[in-house]
Amino acid sequence: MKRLLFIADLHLDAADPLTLTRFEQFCRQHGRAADALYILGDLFEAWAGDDADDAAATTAHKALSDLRGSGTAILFLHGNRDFLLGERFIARCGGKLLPDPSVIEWYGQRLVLCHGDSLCTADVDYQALRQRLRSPQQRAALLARPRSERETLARKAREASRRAGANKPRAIMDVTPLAVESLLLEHDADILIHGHTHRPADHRWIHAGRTRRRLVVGAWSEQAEYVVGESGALTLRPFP
Ligand SMILES: [Mn+2]
Repeated sequence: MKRLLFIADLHLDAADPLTLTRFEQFCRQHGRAADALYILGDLFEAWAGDDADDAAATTAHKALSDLRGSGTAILFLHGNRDFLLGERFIARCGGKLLPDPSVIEWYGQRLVLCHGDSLCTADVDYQALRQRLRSPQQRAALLARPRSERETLARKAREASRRAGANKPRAIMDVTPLAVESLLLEHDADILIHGHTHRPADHRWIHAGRTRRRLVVGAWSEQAEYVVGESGALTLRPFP
């Protein structure tokens, strides 16, 4: 795996054909030249189950399976919007689901990958909700409901999260430095790549004599910035 791409927070939505087109362009222009595409969560604005067949699902399926056909590996992490994304859809795209967080070794460096929501530990309400929703029992119970009910629940969850977010101070919606340090320490790594916060940046700092780095990819509804890894160097780049 030499050339790597990292994206997140595309929030693909049937109601937003422009982003669907940009994603197809991205796969063609950049995806094919890469050995692996890492999708760090929230590929979809919402995901109510692998029986989805709207324009977002079909566009992503087509773009990703074409990409896989050209030889690029496709790795998924769940986001908070699409944590119900299942093995069935991922396998149809020729991809593979990775746990959040995951560590990859690349040019002698250990890279920690995660969506980023688990690092927003100052948002106590959200963390409690996350824990409740992500249990295997809750997941199975949700997926057992009829599709129309799941879609209604997904819409309500989005509205509730938008309302909750509007009343929270900006700092609470960001990752906490302590959570970042603990994660890097736990995995004996110096580099973290994540999304979720929609605050694309390349942060560097020194901790215990080691240079740390946190690359944040951007949301496609705002400034779409992705990370490319080539020849051992990681760079944050805008798209288009
Ligand atoms: Mn997110």
